[in-house]
Amino acid sequence: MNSSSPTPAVALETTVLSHGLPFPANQDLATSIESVVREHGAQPHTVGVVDGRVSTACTPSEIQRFCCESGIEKVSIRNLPVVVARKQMGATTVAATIRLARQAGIRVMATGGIGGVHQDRLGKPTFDESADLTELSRCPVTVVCAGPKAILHLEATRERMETLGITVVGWQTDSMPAFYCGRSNFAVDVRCDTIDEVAGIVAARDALDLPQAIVLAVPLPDEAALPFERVSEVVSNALSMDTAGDLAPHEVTPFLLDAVRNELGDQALVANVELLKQNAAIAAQLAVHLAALPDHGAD
Ligand code: PSU
Ligand code: MN
Repeated sequence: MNSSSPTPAVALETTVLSHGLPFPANQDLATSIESVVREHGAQPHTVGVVDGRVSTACTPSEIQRFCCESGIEKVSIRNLPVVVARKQMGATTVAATIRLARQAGIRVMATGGIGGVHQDRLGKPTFDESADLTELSRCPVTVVCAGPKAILHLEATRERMETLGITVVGWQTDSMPAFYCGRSNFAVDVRCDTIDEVAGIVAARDALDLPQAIVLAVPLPDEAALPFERVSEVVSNALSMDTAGDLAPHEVTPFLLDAVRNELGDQALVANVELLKQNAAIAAQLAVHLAALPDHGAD
């Protein structure tokens, strides 16, 4: 590494803490995910809006607030200026986290599963497509995740990623992982077996000055993954319940994650936490590798 190399940094989100995992699992995760990043030689940067101030390096007490306070707003791009102007707390989604991280010069993010196109609700199309996808199409970072969430319409999500020019790299896999389901029926764009190969694609994207993110999709090992059919069954039952009709769009993802956890219990929680830690480890390795490349990583 030359002396002007930037410090390897990995951005982490806060929506998974405030809305994705229950207390106290969120607190344990927040601590362990930062340790995982450090153990692999990178600096964790937990991103969130704290009383209207954007933080791209939340302190332990700020992280604690995201885990414990109720009523913290889930912040994507559309409501980011609102929570800042109103000096509110805002837990950032993938969309808001990558935008803020990129503005701070951070090029790698780790999360669990990205948002995508939702399934029909009460038998009707909802046109609910996560702003994660549009932001991934205009923010040149690398998001290390376990693919799109298994609760989504995976076929439509895969198509939209292709249309938006988001490169899906499979980490040692040809099949696109689907969050706590280790594999799906959909293919990745390219399989990489080493960090060096991934870094080569990231560097080429930057040399070409392409605006899109690269998604590095890491599968859970088969023994930790949940059966896809079982998750699909829970999701379709939840989406046909009357209460599903009353959800605001931003409530759908937490509602479905809760439904899967309620039905599958510990197995779902353990799988979710495992994949988050696994992704953080790979993101840190990638950040270290990228920081050591000449002319890469610095803005
Ligand atoms: N990964 C997880 N749990 C989560 C999320 C990611 O393991 O809850 C969050 C991310 O913040 C992602 C959001 O951006 O879910 C997607 O929400 P929506 O579909 O409403 O855009
Ligand atoms: Mn949505």
